[in-house]
Amino acid sequence: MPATALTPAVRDEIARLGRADIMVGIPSFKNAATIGYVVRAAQAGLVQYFPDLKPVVVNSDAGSPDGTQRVVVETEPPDYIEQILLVRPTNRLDRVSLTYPEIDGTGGKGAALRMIFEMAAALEVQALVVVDSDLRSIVPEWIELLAGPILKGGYDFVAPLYARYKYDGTITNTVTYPLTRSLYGHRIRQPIGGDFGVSGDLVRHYLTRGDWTDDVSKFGIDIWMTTSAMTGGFAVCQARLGAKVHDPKDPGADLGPMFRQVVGTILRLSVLHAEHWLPIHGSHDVPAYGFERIIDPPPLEVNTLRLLTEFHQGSLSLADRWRTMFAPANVEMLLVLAREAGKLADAAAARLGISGDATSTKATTVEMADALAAFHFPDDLWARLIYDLIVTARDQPEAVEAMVASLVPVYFGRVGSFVIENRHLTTDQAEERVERQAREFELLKPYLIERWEATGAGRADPDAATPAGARRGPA
Ligand SMILES: Nc1nc2c(ncn2[C@@H]2O[C@H](COP(=O)(O)OP(=O)(O)OP(=O)(O)O)[C@@H](O)[C@H]2O)c(=O)[nH]1
Ligand SMILES: [Mg+2]
Repeated sequence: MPATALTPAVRDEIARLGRADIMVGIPSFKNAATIGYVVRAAQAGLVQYFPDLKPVVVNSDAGSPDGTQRVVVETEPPDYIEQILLVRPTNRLDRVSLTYPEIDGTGGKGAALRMIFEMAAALEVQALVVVDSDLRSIVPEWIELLAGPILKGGYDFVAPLYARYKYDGTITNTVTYPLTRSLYGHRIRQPIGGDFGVSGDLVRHYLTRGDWTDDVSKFGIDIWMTTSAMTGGFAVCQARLGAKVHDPKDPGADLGPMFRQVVGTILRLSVLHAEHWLPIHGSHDVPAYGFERIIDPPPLEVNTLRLLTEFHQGSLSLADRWRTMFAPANVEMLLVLAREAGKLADAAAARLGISGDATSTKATTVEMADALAAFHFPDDLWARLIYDLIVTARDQPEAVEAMVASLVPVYFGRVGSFVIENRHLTTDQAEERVERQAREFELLKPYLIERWEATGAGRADPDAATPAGARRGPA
């Protein structure tokens, strides 16, 4: 990791706290409306499930202008939790809210978590739990579910397992889950879920890694945490948390920057860890802890008309760039699909009486998807495109950022197809489609290996102490 620049305020807090056994870390940026509840749930979980440990809750905020930090400082203190839960913990719970320093001039969720890692290491905690600050479905038990496997089960990394609505988590469903599974062999269903348990050993490993990039300081952090745990040989498991209810996002409207940061990171890490994944065939289940829960997550609307329109429009300006990223046969198929998406979107807009801007439509998800029912983006094409990008990321490391930006409209096409095909399916049935796609990634892994070995020498994982290893040119 780059040299640390902990602020004096952070150093003071570390000195004041001295040490702790268990920490809950909460990154935030403008979450005043929801973070109070998350903090209370975290406190309650620590007090109720780990009354003999020395606990601390750390909020790492971006300097939010909406009073997020004030909410953290002013929300009901641990005494309130002790009263309502009738517990008398051995140790006082400490609660701090700090503004995190940027890393090489970049701030974001990852920079927030870096400060949390530094504090966890300095305080020598045995278990760190990180949870998002926009969660509405967190309950105290999540702390036990995420920290228990570490403190009681000998695990180092606990990934969340939640029931999510069929259209939520599209970056996870289309890229991070199938790719993590096919590359590294672990079926971790939510590799970027954001709510994790991490052992003290793994926190220290994170702090020695030399592959931190600007994207890791932002939303690349989650896939970096998961991938570093797997490739570092740490014991990973999952915890059943129930439903993830948080501030949701329409994949067409809000997810562009996050997509670029997550996918840019997973591609760079794939190049870096080639020696690790080249010999892996197939995949295996990852143990899951916690009692099963049957919950219907809240539905989410998706504007498929807009997704297909953006896919088509993207193809008009990006075809030449796509030719530098993907194998020729795949680009040709992609261009045919994009033309079809454009035609179908025009016809659907006419049928639904929408003129001009598809964002202003009042049509429902199902009405739009019914009107676009003929569109289908095949699983195997998507898998090949992602595999092509891993090879291109190795051969043109400086182009990764531009590449993932140019992938966004393709991703919109792929997500549009997923929503259209699943419009009448239950969430469970849609889950089977996600599994089918993941199996396709595994089946096609030989395609990746063949291209990888045909076009150049792989690069080994650099020495963990090498600064900014991920940004070096090819060996
Ligand atoms: N400190 C800090 N935290 C951030 C920043 N951006 C996001 N976060 C936090 O990171 C967590 C996850 O961010 P969300 O925007 O909810 O993203 P997500 O839930 O992973 O993704 P979606 O599934 O797309 O909603 C939340 O707790 C945010 O407050 C940032 O710039 N700085
Ligand atoms: Mg969220």
